[in-house]
Amino acid sequence: MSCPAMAILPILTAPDARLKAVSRSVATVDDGVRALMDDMLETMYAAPGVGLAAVQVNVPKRIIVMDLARDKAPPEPRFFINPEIIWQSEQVAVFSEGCLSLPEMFDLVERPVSVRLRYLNYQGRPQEDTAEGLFADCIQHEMDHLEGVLFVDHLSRLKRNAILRKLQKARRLAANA
Ligand code: GNR
Ligand code: NI
Repeated sequence: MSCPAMAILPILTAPDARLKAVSRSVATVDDGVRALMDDMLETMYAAPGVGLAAVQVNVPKRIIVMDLARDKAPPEPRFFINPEIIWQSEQVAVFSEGCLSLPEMFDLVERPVSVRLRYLNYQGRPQEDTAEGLFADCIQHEMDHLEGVLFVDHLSRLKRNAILRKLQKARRLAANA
């Protein structure tokens, strides 16, 4: 994680078709995978964001990095490889979501408040965790990316199109600035 060769990678933004890819499982957690996760973490911190899926940096593999620590608290990087939801609560909650692939766009998404996960960690060892609150929201948001799904895909077509149009307009204004 303190490797000098770490790099900030470009983040794909909607409506890039590459964000719709279904990511492939990782066969072996090797140094190449760890180097990618290090770059993803640096990219996420620089953005800044609280989570990032590999497909967002154009690597369609089932890899997620996350850090939910508060601004001035010590960092708490987390790594999830080949994550699976093995249980989800019946109870749902509404979360306000954003996405680095839909910069500065936010809306409400309803999801289970709690999920149980199985995944491989940074070392490639199997782990289980129960996620609640922001952790549950974030891991479900990231796992959607592995299926090519963005948070706007949970909204009505009207709301989704409004957000995508707003994004196009913001991009056009930025390009002409
Ligand atoms: O940085 C991010 N914030 C966020 C806020 C609420 C719900 C989900 C997220 S994830 C997002 C970064 C991102 O786009 N990850 O895929
Ligand atoms: Ni996202």
